[in-house]
Amino acid sequence: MTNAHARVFSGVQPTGNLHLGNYLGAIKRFVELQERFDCLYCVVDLHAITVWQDPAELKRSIREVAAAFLAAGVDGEKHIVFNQSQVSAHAELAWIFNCVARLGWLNRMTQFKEKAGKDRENASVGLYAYPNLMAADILAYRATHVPVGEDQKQHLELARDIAQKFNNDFSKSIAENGLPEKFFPQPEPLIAGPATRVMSFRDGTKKMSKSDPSDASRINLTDDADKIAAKIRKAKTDPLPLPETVEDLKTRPEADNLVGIYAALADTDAAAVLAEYGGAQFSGFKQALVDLTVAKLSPITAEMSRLVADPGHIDRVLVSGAERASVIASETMRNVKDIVGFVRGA
Ligand code: AQP
Repeated sequence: MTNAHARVFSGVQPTGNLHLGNYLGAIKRFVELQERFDCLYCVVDLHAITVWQDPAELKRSIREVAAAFLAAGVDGEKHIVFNQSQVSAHAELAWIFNCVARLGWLNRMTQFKEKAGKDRENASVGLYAYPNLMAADILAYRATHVPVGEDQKQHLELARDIAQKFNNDFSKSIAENGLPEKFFPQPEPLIAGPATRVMSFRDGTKKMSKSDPSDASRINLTDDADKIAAKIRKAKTDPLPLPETVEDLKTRPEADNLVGIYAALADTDAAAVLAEYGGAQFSGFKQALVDLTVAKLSPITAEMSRLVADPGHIDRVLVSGAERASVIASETMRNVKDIVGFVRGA
């Protein structure tokens, strides 16, 4: 049963190489949340272009992310699946939030620092303002809950700060327009379970990422069983057997990562995995992980390729999703424009 006042919004960037981290940290959770919430799942193409995207490749990636949502079990009829660029409220509200958020807040965002790297002068303005657009994505629907991986927690905190500052700055106007005092809700992060941060197979201290130049660092959602097996077998580990306790995983990042992935795929926790494999050599555990990963991902990858081969179907889902999303977001924008003091005209 869904809770009428609770709405979930989340997004994935169409930047190629969808991977196991995106699946376990986001898409798998999207499916689970459909039972309890009204959900909007967005292919965030406006975010993608904060770094250069080849237009033909971007089109392919947008459909691939939508296909991954559907193949994993997201219901595009009961819930809303769409791409961000097709609902103009995202960009409009982001501009208003550019004028609410403070430079000091954005200067603290660690993802900008990581992504811009040393060549900060050359980063796009969009990459810097990215968290304001993310706040707009969520608040355009007045979403109350946002499933995200650990890496996005700081951006969600910024969205909460923006919501609060907007409500405070415009409290008089909100009341004069007959709107609720807390016009924008405080969106809550939904970060739960193992593997909220899946790490690279080449370096257990770096997150698994689409943009990592090493393909061996991640399992792509398009990898076949042989590739999955080869990547898991080659995944970096230390020379010791698997630890016996969860406490001992803390100093063993690679073991921690593989045990976390196993636990997330098996819908259990690290303690249960160690109860079975604690003290075992990595070779045996890796084989069990290969079998589990292939069993869980193969049906999804097969369905993804079937869907990608029929772009007409994906496009219909996206068009219908954008229409339904626009109805919700345009009501928010009408209220926001009144609150800010823009004149509607006759
Ligand atoms: N390694 C990860 N472990 C768990 N969750 C992850 N997510 C991403 N990487 C991991 C979650 O996936 C969702 C979509 O992410 P995104 O594509 O919008 O952006 P991202 O976090 O920047 O993803 P990548 O893969 O790291 O892409 P690049 O390399 O382009 O920066 C989010 O909920 C995210 O938490």
